[in-house]
Amino acid sequence: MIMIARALLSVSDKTGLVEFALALAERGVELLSTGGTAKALRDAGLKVIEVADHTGSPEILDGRVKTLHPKVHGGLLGRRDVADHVVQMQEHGIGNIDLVVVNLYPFEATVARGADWDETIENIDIGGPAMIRSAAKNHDHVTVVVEPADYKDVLADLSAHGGATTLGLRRRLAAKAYARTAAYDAAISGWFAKQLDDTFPERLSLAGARAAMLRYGENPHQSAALYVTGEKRPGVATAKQLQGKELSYNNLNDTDAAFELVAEFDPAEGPAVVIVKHANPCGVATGETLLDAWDKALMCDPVSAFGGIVAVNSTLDKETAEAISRIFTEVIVAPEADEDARAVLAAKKNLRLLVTGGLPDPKAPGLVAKTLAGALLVQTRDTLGADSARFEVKTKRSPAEQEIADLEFAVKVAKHVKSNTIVFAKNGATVGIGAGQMSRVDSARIAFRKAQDAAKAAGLEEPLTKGSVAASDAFFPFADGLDVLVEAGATAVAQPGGSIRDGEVIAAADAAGLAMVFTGERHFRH
Ligand code: 93A
Repeated sequence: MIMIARALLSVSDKTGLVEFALALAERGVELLSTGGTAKALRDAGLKVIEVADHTGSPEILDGRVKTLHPKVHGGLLGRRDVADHVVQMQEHGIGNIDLVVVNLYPFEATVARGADWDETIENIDIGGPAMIRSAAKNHDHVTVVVEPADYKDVLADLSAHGGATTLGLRRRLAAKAYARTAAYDAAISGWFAKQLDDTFPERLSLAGARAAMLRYGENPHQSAALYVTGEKRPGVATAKQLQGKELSYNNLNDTDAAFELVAEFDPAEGPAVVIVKHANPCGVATGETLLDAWDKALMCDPVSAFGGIVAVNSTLDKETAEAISRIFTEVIVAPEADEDARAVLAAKKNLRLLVTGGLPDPKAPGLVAKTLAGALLVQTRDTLGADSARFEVKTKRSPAEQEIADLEFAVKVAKHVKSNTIVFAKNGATVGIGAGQMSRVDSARIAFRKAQDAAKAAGLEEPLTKGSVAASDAFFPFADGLDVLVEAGATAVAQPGGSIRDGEVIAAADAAGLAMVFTGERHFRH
C-alpha cells in the first residue's frame, strides 16, 4: 500500500483544485505547489509549501524552470523498494512525492485562439510533462493525475483504502498520463509543421509530422487528430492541398473513400469519376472523357451530389473543373490538376483541391482498423478486384458482352459501398445505389427509388435502371431482393452466391429472363 503523504500540485486549469487539495489536506497530506497554484491554494486558506522552498532553488527564467530539479524528479522516480535508491535519496536529502497533480500549459487552446509565434512557444510546457512522465514511470509507487475529472476517483480510492491508492488506479492513471503527453507533443509537432510548410497554407502539413490536430471530430463536440502511418500510398494523408479551407475529419474520411474507389479504375482504360457523400458513392462513372464521366456520375443522384467529394482517376482538366464547380462541392481529389483547371477552381475559395501525384494500387496489401470498446479490430485490406473471368453463369441465359462489362463495373463499385449494398449500372455508370441498409431488400428498393427520382429530375419517362445490370455485395438470402431488381428493369445480376436459398433465387431470375452470375467473392463493408 502506498500511503499518500506528500503531493505536488501544479496546474494551469484550476477547476476543482481547491476542493481536491482541501480533501487531501484533511487527510494530513503535505502540499507542495508552484507559484500560481500555490497562490490559489493559499488564497483558499490552505497551508502550502512552495516547490522553490522545498528544493531550495527559486523559480527562474520567467518560470521556465520551476520544477526541473532533482528534489522533484528524484522524489518522483526513486523506488521505495530498492535499498540503494532509498540510501541515495537520503544522502541527497530527497523526500518522496507520492502524488503528482499536473495539467499542462494550454498549448492547444493558445493555438486555437490564434496566438502569435512567441506566445505559442511560451505555452509549450516542459516541466509539467517531465513530472507527468516521471510519476507515470514510477506508478508502482506514485499516483499521477492529469485532469480534474480524475480527482474524484483518487479521493474515492483514498477513502476506500485508508489514505492509500491501489495499483490498479495508479496503472490506469499512468496510461492516461502518457496518452496526454503524447497528444500534447502531437499538437506541438502539428503546429510546427503547419508553420514551416508554406505549400499547405490552409491545412496542417502532414509530411514529417506524426499527427495533425483537426479542428474537431465527426461532430463539433468531439476532438480529433490525424495520425500518419507513413505508408507510401498516394491519398489524402500525403496529398498536396492546393487551395481551400482546412480539411475536416469528415472531409478526410470521405475523400479517402472516394479516392480508394476511383483507384479501382485504371486510367489506361479510360477516365473515371466518383462522387462520395458520407463515405458512400452517390455516382460513379467511366467515360470517353473526364467530363463525360462526370456528367454520367452526376446523373445517378444529383440531389446527393450537392456538397459532395469528387475523385477523378486522371489529370483534372479545365472542362471538367468548370462542370464540377457549377455545383457545390467540398473537395476535389485528383492525381494531378492542369494549370487551366487550377485557374478555374481558384475562383472557388472554399473548395479544397488535393493533388496526390498518383493513384494507390488497389491490390497492394495493407491493414485497416477500427476500434471497439477497449479493443482495436484489424484486418487486411480488401484487395480482391472484380474480374468477369471469375464469373460463373447460373441462369439459362448468359449475360451479353455489354452486360458482363457493366456487371464487372457494378461489382467494383459495390465493394466500396457500405453493406447491405445494391448497385445498378448501365454503360459504365452507376444508375442507382442502395447503401447501408439492415436488409438487402431495402437497399434494392432505395437504389430503385433513387433511379426513379433521378429519371424524373432529368425529365425521362423510364427509371435509369431500365435495361441496367445489378450487383449485390453479398448473397440474396431470399428471392425478394431479386424481385425488386426485376421490377426495376435489370437484365443481369452479379452476386457472390452461397445462400441455402440460391436455388430459389436462380429460379426467380430464370422466371424473369434475367442472366445471373455468381462471383464467389463477398464484399461486406460495415
Ligand atoms: O515553464 S515550465 O515548462 N517549467 C517548469 O519547470 C514547470 N513546472 C510546472 N512549466 C512548468 N510547470 C507548469 O506550470 C505545469 O505543468 C502547470 O501547467 C503550470 C502551473 O504553474 P502555476 O502553478 O505557476 O500556475
